[in-house]
Parts: sequence; C-alpha cells; structure tokens
Amino acid sequence: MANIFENIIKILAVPFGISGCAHPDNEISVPNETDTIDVIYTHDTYDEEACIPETCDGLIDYSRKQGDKSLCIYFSEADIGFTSENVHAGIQVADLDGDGYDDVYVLNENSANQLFINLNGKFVDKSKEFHLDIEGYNRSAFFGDHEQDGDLDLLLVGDLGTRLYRNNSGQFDKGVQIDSNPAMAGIMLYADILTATDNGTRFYRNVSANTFEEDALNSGLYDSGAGSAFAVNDYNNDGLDDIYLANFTGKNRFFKNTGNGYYESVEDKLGAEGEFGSSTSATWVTLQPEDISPALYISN
Ligand SMILES: [Ca+2]
Ligand SMILES: [Ca+2]
Ligand SMILES: [Ca+2]
Ligand SMILES: [Ca+2]
Repeated sequence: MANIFENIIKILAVPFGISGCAHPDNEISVPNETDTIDVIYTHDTYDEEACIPETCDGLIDYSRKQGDKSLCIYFSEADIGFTSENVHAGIQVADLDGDGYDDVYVLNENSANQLFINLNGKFVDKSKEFHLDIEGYNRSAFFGDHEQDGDLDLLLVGDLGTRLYRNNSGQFDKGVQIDSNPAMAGIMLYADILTATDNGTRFYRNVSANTFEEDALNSGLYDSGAGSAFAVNDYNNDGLDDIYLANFTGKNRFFKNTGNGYYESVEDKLGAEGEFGSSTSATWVTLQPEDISPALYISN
C-alpha cells in the first residue's frame, strides 16, 4: 500500500505548510477546478534507486535509496541534515521539544523508531530520552495535543494496532492500546481518534481519560475500504477541520465536518473521489505562493 516515498511526501508537505514538492518521476495531471479545491492526481512511476536531494528549493528536501536502505533529509538552505540506515515505514515532523524548530520522527521497520531533535541546526538522536524508541512495525505516526495540556502526544498505528502515548514533560508514557486491529493510518481529531484498517475506518470517541467508544457509523466517518492515508484541512474555512481519506480498495472519501463530532460525505459533490481503488497517499499542498487555498494532492 502506501510506500515510503509517498509517506515522505505526505509529511513533508503538511507540517511546513508552504509548498509541496512533487516527485519529478511522477506524472502530475493538471489540477481539476472544483467549487473550492483543486485536485491533483499522480501516477507513481518512482524509480526506487533514484536519490533526489534538490527538488524543493528552500524547503526540507528528502531522498531515499531502497537498495541500500538509506534515508536522507536536508534543509537545502542551511545544508544540514541527517541520514538513517534503516528500512522506513514513514516519518513525521513536529516540534517535540517546543523550541520552535521542527524535529523528525522516523518509523523503522526492523528496529526501534528514532526521534531526531533539531539542536542549533544539527539533528541529534534523542529517541531514548523522550522514550520514543518504540519497537514494532508502525506504519504511521501523528502528533497532536490529546488532552490539551500544551504538549504534543503521539498516536501510533501499525501491525500491533493503535496506541496513544502521552507526553509527560518531555517523556512519553508506555501508551494506551486503543485498538488491537492492525491499521495503516491514524489521526487525532481533538480528543477523538480516527484510524484506517484493511477492513474499514474506525472512529473512537474519547469518553473519558482512557475510555474510547467506536462510533464510525453514527459519526458519518465510516468507510468499508482499506484506507491508506488521511489528510486534514479546513477546506471551507468554517473553523472545523475536514478529512480526506485516500482509499486503496474503494473510492476516496471527503468528510466535511458539520460540528460536534459529526461528518457529511462530500467527495462526489467536490469531484474528489480519486481513481477507484488505487490511492496510496493524500495531502494538502500549496504549489505556488500566490495560491489562496491549498490543493489536494493524491498519489496513486
Ligand atoms: Ca524542536
Ligand atoms: Ca498533551
Ligand atoms: Ca502532557
Ligand atoms: Ca471545515
């Protein structure tokens, strides 16, 4: 499903909010104008041996080599970065020590995950210090402030299910198991949690501290397909985050937030269904500085 390259595209584009970088080997179709959004589809013809460190001037760049298992991330202006010699299932960018500089969390397939903290322009492995050297085949990470206490908590999904790790003054706890079913993607929606599994979406309403109730059908967030990625954006500027679901076995979904934890399915109305059963990643990107609103970028 979602391959490493697409995971990288996804996370690099969103947290920085300035510009997405399109892979030069991808064929990118012309954006489709809809009522309010542009939709861009790509057809991945990625050469796994390619290493491309200079595709996004002035932004975080990336490269990877599947053959020798390397991953490189560079800030092109400062010419700094790090490499990680593991097989990676994905990465996530967030400012975990709250110093205003983004840090990088790398999900490794065959070893513990790694947290690289940006210290004066150099990335330093602080995985153990933060208790984020988590083992297991994790497929996606999402950082959000679950209990609104001012620090970022971690939602981790993968073959071992869905777990929420709370941040206690810079050290993450052992995690709470939300669901034991394997999942491909997961996001926090305020205190609630939405995941995509091979057998449909699951939406966990946070009832009390560690109590969650599954409510996908009733909330309007149910999809029966094998979801591969979520992309969150307030596309209609009403102050409520809306959710796009890239689907591997069915049409893509666009869940418009109608408030109070309920959603309406609007992918048909917006022309954002994607190519049936082939989407592996989705993100919102601003491709040109003059763009007023971001476009939806979908990898197939
Ligand atoms: Ca930081
Ligand atoms: Ca928190
Ligand atoms: Ca906390
Ligand atoms: Ca909205």
